[in-house]
Amino acid sequence: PGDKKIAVVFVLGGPGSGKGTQCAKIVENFGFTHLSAGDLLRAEIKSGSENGSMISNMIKEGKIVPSEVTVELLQKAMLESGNNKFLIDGFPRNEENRATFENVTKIEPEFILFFNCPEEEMEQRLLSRNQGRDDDNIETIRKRFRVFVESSIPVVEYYDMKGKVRKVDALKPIDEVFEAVKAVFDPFYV
Ligand code: UP5
Ligand code: MG
Repeated sequence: PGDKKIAVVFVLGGPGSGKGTQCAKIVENFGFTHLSAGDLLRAEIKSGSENGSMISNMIKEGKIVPSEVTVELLQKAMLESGNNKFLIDGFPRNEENRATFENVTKIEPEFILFFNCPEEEMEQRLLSRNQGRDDDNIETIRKRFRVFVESSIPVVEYYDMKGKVRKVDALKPIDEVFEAVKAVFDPFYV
């Protein structure tokens, strides 16, 4: 941190919309550090922390982990990175997440990159991902979709009212989605 201004972009979109895939490409091209809240939570489970079993149970149910846990992991990762530009992927997922991040860090996001994708497509992608994720089964996927609609979409709407949402069609092939993403990140071209 120091005196350099911190830039945060929230990357949101439904389960399987392609957030992680596109973030990897943004990192290569625009010098951001990618922080997936889900990846940080899964790493916390693996590390055997005292919160591990609680986090694991919530992910299996598609539920949103309490904000203080996630915000602390994000803050720690931001400090450790040494960078000042962050893609925060899959967070904030509800109003409580958003308010806690804002109150604790005092950071206002530059914009929200939102991947718009139909549920049928996201379901197909998740069912064929085969990375052994505990939440990639049809029962949990349906729960994740429900939480996304009920809790996460309102956060996107909140930022949309502030004119901060950059919406991208995520149904296209990966490289075509990235062409649209690139246009959004032009202001950060280094
Ligand atoms: N794929 C990607 N793009 C494609 C394209 N354009 N065309 C065809 N295929 C495409 O992609 C998913 C799959 O689709 C991959 O196989 C990919 O190759 C293919 P990916 O980039 O992984 O999509 P992504 O949106 O990242 O999907 P992910 O499953 O990671 O999204 P979720 O939001 O569900 O998962 P996340 O890890 O963020 O969260 C998991 C759980 O953690 C949550 O349900 C919740 O329980 C918990 N959580 C919290 O509690 N709080 C948080 O803040 C964050 C998570
Ligand atoms: Mg992901």
